[in-house]
Amino acid sequence: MRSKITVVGAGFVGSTVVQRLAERDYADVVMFDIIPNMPQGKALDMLQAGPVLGYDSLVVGTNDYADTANSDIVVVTSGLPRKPVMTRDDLVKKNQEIVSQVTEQIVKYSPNSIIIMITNPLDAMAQLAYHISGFPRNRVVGMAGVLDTARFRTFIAQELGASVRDVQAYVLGGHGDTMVPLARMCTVAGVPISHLIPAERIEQIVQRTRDGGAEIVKLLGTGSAYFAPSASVLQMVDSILLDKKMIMPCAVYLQGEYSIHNLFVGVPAKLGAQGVEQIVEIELDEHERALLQKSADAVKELVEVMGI
Ligand code: TXD
Repeated sequence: MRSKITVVGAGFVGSTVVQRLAERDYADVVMFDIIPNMPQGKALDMLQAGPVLGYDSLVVGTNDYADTANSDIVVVTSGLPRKPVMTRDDLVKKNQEIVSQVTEQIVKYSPNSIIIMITNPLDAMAQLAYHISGFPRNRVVGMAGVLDTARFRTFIAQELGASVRDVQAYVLGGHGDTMVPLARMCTVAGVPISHLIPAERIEQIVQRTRDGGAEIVKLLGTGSAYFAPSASVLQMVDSILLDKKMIMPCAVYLQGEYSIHNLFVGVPAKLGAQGVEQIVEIELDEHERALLQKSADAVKELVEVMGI
């Protein structure tokens, strides 16, 4: 039987994720949104790309959670973007409402699924889905680190005229200003970047990575990034659905790893058929450890705003 994936939220990120998944041709995909008819329209459009691109994935758009039943993976992208009049806490509360409702429906219709959270503020929303679902921690994971790392890798490759494929890197921590790009462990074809790029230039690239989302928001005028975010989701789904056991930075529930307790924070994790199969603890130096702790504190503040 073909696998089934539901994507909740048919906005920019959600619909692009569905398109990428359909093109992989390894699962049927359901796209849910509360806006009447819109997901149905987008799904039909994607279905009709199948004959041209050669995929048989069934793509269904819906406003009814019954259609999402028995999904293996549910990707959650539903949420409001921050409006200029909203404070950060207003946004947390509003998206808390949305993600809580969505999670309840996931539990009802797909009790054995793996949830991949995308909605911002990412780490807090992953924590909320974990809390509401009651799923074990291997079945709730947030996407941010793959994207932040992809941004870092892009900038390093551009700097050196290198192939992005040769650039290995990790960005840890929460998805926000406090993220921790691990420049010390970034290599190009195995060579540490400290041998290739002057320290002050690396620091500029690290800062551009931290501001990576904001740079795109500013250029777009309205909305935020979705091409690289959806590609990042795809890498996570690939590793889970195909049981590839790739290690990539993800927001996972830490219970003492990295000396962080009961909190979602981005760290390297192995993704396979069981979801988060291993949390990989890499040795951090004192400075990196302090930055990760600061990032965890920022996530904790948001979790406290939600009162969970
Ligand atoms: O790295 C990351 N994790 C991120 C996160 C990278 C990029 C975008 N990131 C966040 O994803 C972003 O800050 C938002 O919180 C989400 C979705 O971003 P997108 O750009 O796709 O937003 P849209 O286009 O506004 O889409 C949101 C959709 C829209 O169609 C709404 O109608 C729908 O969500 N929505 C709902 N769907 C289902 N159920 C409910 N309750 C609901 N409320 C709104």
